[in-house]
Amino acid sequence: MIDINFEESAKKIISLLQEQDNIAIIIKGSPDPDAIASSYFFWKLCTLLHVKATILGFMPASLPSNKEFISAFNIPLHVVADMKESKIHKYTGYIVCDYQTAILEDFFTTTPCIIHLDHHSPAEQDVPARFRILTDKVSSTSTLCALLMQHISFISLEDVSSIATALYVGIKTDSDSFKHMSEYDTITLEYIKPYCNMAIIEQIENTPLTPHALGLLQKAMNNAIVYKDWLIAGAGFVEERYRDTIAIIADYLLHNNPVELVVVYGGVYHNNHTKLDIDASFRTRSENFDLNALIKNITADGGGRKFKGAFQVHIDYFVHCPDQEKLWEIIEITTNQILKNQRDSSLKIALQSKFKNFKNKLKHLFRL
Ligand SMILES: [Mn+2]
Repeated sequence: MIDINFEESAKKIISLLQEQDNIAIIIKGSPDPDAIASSYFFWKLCTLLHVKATILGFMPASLPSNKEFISAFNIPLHVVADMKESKIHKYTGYIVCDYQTAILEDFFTTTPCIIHLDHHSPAEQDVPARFRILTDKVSSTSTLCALLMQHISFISLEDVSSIATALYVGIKTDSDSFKHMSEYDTITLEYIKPYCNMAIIEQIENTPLTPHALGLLQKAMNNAIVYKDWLIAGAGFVEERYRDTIAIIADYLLHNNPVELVVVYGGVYHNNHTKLDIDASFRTRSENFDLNALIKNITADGGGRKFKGAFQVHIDYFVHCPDQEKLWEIIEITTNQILKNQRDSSLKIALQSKFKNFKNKLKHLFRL
């Protein structure tokens, strides 16, 4: 059971928003459907309450279907280069949806976090928030928004329909097409489904992959190796705006191969080729596999939850390498080796996660 009173929470959120003059809704990570939909929910809510609100993101949507999503709902996402450009001090407060922490990379800001919602377990360090729900008992932040919307009576049917449709896409994306649903996700879906505009959902889903993304998929398939029951595929260098394609390829490869775990990675240049990262996406079909532990073994710059994970390792030094082919070769053999080593020691991770599960079950039984 989630120990959250959504009716009380909705009341609290509305009164907090009413105190604001001008609020920023910040999309901290990549603008994926769950982050966009939940930010859209708050933006609509602010509009209805006559509170000025601005949705700010730090990177443009990179998948064609996400771009389609934003334009289908006319979502005013303002992309800024960094915290400085966001001029956060101009706002009376900010909201963060679908991100583990509400910390802004501007340590001098005095602008308070008003609302923070996410479906990951709480991080060790965070800023205070006037209202916060962090629970991994739901598969998406959109689920939490829908549970709140249920208790808000002043939203018109037209707005409920448009918000519900957006949240549906958020839930569908994060639950991997409804494959990983908790009981709350199921209840939520039943509630929003009658309001959803299926034509818009179809239009968003049928956005084709760009030729560029198809090219990357081809490259990843050519480079893929199978080590024991893991599939590891380097996609080569990936342009920053196509970064999300790495995750899509990982989904695709897990769907089409009888392996336990898929890792897809690529080299991604940023800031006009002055920064370089290795971006990796992990997918597993095993509910008990502790992807977070596996990824934290490799780097602190990443993490995972059930079925999904990702990391980003910075290798800016190598932007000066004059030979792209050699550089990719080094990235590929090194990353493959690191992952193979992890596979060899993954029995340990499997045992650890079994123990964790066991502990959680006990906790549940005794309500510790
Ligand atoms: Mn999410």
